[in-house]
Amino acid sequence: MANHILLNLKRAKYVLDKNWIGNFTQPSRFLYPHQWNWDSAFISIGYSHFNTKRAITELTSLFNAQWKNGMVPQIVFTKKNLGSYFPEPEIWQTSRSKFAPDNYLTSGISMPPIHAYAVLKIYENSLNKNKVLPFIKWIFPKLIKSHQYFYKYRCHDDFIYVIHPWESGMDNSPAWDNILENIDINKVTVPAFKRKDLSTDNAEMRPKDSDYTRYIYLVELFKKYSYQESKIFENSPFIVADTLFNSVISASNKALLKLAKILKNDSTEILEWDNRTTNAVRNKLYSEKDKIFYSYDLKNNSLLKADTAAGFMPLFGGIATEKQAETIYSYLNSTGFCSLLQGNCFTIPNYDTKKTDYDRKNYWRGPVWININWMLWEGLKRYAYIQKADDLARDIIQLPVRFGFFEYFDSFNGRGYGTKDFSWSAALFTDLCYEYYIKHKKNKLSKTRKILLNSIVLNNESSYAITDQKNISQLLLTKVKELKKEFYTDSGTINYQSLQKSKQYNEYKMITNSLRKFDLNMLNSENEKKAFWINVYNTVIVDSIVQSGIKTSVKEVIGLFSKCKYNIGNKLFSADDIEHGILRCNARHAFRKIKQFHFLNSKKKYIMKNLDVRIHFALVCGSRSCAPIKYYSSNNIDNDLEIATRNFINSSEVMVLPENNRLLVSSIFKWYKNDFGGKNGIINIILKYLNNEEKKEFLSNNRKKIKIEYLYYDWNLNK
Ligand code: 9WN
Repeated sequence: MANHILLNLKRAKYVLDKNWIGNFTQPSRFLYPHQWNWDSAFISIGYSHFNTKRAITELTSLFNAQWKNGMVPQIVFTKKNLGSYFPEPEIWQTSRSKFAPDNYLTSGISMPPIHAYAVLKIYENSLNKNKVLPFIKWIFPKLIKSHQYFYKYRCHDDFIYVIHPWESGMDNSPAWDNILENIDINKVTVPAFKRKDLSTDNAEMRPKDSDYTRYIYLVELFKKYSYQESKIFENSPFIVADTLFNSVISASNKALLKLAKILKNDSTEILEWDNRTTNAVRNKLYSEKDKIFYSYDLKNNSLLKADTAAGFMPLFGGIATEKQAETIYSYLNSTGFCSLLQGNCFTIPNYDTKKTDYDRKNYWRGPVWININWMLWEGLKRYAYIQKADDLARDIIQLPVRFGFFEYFDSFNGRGYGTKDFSWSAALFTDLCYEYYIKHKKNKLSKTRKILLNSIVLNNESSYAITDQKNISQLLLTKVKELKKEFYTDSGTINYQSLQKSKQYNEYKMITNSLRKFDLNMLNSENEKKAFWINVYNTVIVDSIVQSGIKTSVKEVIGLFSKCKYNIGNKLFSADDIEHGILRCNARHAFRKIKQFHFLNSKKKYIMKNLDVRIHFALVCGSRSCAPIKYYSSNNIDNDLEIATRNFINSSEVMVLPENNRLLVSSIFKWYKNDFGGKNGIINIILKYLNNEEKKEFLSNNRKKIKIEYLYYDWNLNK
């Protein structure tokens, strides 16, 4: 595991420790000094990996302040910090409701109920399940009660509705603009107030005063009706079926089902909730034309057509049908939201960057938020959009590592905005690091890590498919194409499990066996050789992974690249031989001191005459950070390598950040720095292929000033 990950995990822990005040974690020490509803859930997910006790205390504190009708409040105020936030209890006056808790000061609204989801994570991540069980038993009825509250008091046409932008968690989302603008603020008296969230340099990041007037207008209205739900529904202008909120409750319903199973409790009611929400969202909030889900104004019976990240949240809730998922994915993975091949942006901004009112700095009107990315990451995995999920995960990790644990980030230059040392950024960063590195290392690698001491010949069976040597390479490549069609997903990843059991793989093996009789002298031109060896490299890796039964990462087997070999024309070739020996013209492996082929090695005669650095964007080492796998033909090899290189350099593996004088690039550039010709060479190749003219100009004018940093390499299997 990269050292910088360990170091930054420590930093994340430091942020959480600093914000922990004994029984809960402040979202941020100065801007948000009390306990927040969904923040606590995200934060507890971070703790669940290294401090179960704290994760439990965090949620226990929140649920201790649950209202008598089941509502979990948006804010639980801490007496000793009163006076530093607005609005505080004197504005909320929640004692006007008969349901307010007796011993706690809270606000009078709620937030997206992600707690059941967090509780399940705490259970799943705990090393001693029996120890956690009493907490699960304690909180389960409270979770049920909190969902009952929504389905009983806050449900209309099977939608759970929110009554305040703060309840949605996305306070000043462009989705609320129309409703808020149309509020006649003279209907209820809004007292004069003084905001506490503004400092000298953050006004352009925070909601406007006119937004705050409306936020407080709504609070005054709730007070006027003593927080009675039916009165609020009748009289308030803000009654919204929020797509994010309904997706979150749906994800939590599914978590509740799992918790009910653990506790052997009845789950009929939960199932019914989940069906109702799922159907309502699927049928009424989806716009096939716009490729997104919208929230719905229940007062005016109209869709709130703003293309925000909330519109993709039905992936998180497991609500979208496969067809809907496919459609919204095509928008989610488009340039409006920083697509996979776009490069030079961090994914995903909270609002379509192509919209005229997209605002890269302003709160919920443009920047990248870690919690939203995290939920979408979970959702994308649920629908098997693995490459995109990894892309989001990478940015959840990269953004804090490069720019600090900020509240939100600029999608184009990564700059952190809002408050510093923000708790959920630290907590969800921690979750991702555990998911991608630590857990993987502890649970999977250590148990299964094998060391290959002796060579394994992968094509050593007696069955041959062909006798006509001339056709072997052609057939092998055709078969690769066939396998690709069948088992490689659109995003360039491979479904190894089904591949291993397939008829096609058996046929493929018969061809690889025939490679033993292949006469390498038949490869005449450099192009023929290049295409042949790239394809063989990519196939020997696939075969090594399949045959050594790797489950999670090529790192499970030490020696995979050097000991798993193909017999080709009676000579054994490992992936290292092909890459460093042949294609890189007998160079050193990135982590070794000597050249691949010893001076007496008979394979030296196959070495390429010249190194074509573009091979680095075509060789696929079976990991998520590799280029997508492709078939290369000798006729088109030049063009194909041009495309592969351009794709890679314009993907998120290369980021030019003029504002910071930084160039973030894939670790491939670090390992093969010499192949590229050092720092200058790296800049040259990027300049040659980069599409973005502005960034190109910056790069060429600032060669000396620019600092190159390397992105983390994800060694998890590209399955
Ligand atoms: C109002 C605490 C909260 C988050 C919200 C975020 C912001 C509060 C505010 O901070 O809202 O709830 O004062 O702006 O919008 O999602 O829970 O981090």
